[in-house]
Amino acid sequence: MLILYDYWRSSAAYRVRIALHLKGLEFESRPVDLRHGQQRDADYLRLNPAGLVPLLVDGALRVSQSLAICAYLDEAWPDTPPLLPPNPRARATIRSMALTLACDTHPLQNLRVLQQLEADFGADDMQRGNWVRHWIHSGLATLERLATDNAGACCHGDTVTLADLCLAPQLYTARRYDLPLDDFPRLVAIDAHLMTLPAFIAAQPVQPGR
Ligand SMILES: N[C@@H](CCC(=O)N[C@@H](CS)C(=O)NCC(=O)O)C(=O)O
Repeated sequence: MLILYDYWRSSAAYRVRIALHLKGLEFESRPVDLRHGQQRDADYLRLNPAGLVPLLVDGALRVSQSLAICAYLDEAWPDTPPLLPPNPRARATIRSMALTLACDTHPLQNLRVLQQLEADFGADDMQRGNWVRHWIHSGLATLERLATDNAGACCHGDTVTLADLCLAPQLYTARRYDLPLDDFPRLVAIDAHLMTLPAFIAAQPVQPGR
């Protein structure tokens, strides 16, 4: 059985939960409570020296990095719905979209970055919020333009791809931080469509105990 080290509000873990549900792969979710610093516990660091979620464990294999996990799932279960189409040009476009969020946007909103802004510069709640909103707006603005050239019901055409796995969690975080989404009509429409799909519904963040 696949094991996912997970946190309900982690957008990187959310990407992987969507992928696992899309592919119909059974997994056990093991919570790592980021708010309580469990990602830095010695036991967890032995599994994932980065001290981040998600981490996928498949027998003796441990894979960190959500996009590396998605690639592993595609490669190890080739008979399940693929996250990238075969066409190299389409794959390149979809990867550009996914990485716009996963590399250029998400890391700047991460808990440890916000904690460091507070520790080094005394940034308060409002300043940290403004920081997060600034970087999410910047990333979504790029993706909105990329989607204008490529989207159908999904970020690239009408089939769910890796780009959609990054978009839905990023919009979840944007809403968490009250970022107005009026500048991103196409992304909001895509997200509304994604949220009708069973894999996206099953993967949604649910606070433990609710
Ligand atoms: N690039 C990594 C990012 C992983 C990551 O930053 N995870 C966040 C949650 S979304 C985390 O574990 N943060 C803990 C912390 O900042 O201490 C991936 O895509 O998996």
